[in-house]
Amino acid sequence: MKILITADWHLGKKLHMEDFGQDMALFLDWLLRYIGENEIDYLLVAGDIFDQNNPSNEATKQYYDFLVQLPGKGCKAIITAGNHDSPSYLDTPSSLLNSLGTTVVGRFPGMDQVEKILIPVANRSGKTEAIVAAIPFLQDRFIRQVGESEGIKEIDIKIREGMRKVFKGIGDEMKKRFPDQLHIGMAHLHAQGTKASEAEREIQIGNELGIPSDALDQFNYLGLGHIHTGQPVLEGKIHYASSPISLGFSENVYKHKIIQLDIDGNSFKQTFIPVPRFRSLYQVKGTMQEVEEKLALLKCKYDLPALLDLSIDEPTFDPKLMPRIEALKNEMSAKNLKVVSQRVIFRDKSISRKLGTLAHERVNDLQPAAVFEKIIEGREENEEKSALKDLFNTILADATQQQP
Ligand SMILES: [Mn+2]
Repeated sequence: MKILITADWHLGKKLHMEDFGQDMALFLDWLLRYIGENEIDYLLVAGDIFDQNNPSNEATKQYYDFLVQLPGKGCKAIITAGNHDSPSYLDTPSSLLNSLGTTVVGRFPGMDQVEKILIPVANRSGKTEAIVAAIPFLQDRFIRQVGESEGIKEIDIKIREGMRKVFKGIGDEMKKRFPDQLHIGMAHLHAQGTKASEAEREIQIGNELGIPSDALDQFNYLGLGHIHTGQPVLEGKIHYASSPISLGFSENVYKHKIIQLDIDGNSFKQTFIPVPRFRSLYQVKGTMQEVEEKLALLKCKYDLPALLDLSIDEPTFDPKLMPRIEALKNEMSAKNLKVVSQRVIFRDKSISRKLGTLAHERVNDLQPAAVFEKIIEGREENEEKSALKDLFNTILADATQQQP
């Protein structure tokens, strides 16, 4: 029996107003072809199906149009909600989707009904070959009881212990009910020690904690969603599936893939299937001249236009720069390279401040202390100002120390 594991589709995702709908259409076409040609029996999608909990009609249509084609390929699907998904939005059509052979677990039913998420998966001749624990993103209330006046450290400990308990409970129930079967888990969470891309830090990791791998080690194999770059948590046993396409500029160099498990009796083989690339995302930085030189060498390598993020850094103000950038953008679009984001920094602050919007900086490019400095920069230099600065630095030191 063959199972594919993928995650983090983020249907409906936009990058600077640029829609990834075409990218996902190309991916889903490729996936369907792969499923058909390789006789895949089950497709597991481990959360963040949609980018938003109230997805657009287009994104929803793309989802159903894909699912309706699976039975024709002899494939069934198991879908769980991620932190971006609305559990009830996914669950609402579940009886309709069931008739197509698709099982959806949007909402976690709670530990007293954990058997509901244990799904026997059968091969084409009807023999059950494995049990899938379909674990959606777990809301706080399933993990811990919220106490009053808890510090960050206490909450951290409670979340880790809560997750350990939930995973152990699910694992134990599986072993009790299906002692002789292969156990496969799918979940959407942040495991300890994983590296997140810049786009992920911005859109989805938040302040969540990493869950230690030994707490998750309850199955023969666990496929994870949430971190977009596929990486092992426990080699050969717990692995992130990765998003199928680059969703942010920092993910451009990453080779996206899906996980295939070939199951034979009680053993299985894990293979990574590379997903073809449909678009490039480029970040180009430097002085205007450097940026122009770099752009001259860039080519659009795929059918979809490459998306560009320009960051121009000039020592002094140059009034001719803006028309030059506009001309450059037109030139680029003729080469199928589309500038979707640009910022210009003039190092000579006295001029750039007067220019206001022309010379803007992004908060992301600044250190916290520099941002605070800006907030209080109009104030008179006095005792109060230096006390404020000291206080801020104390809080900052405290906050950075507390990070996992
Ligand atoms: Mn996520």
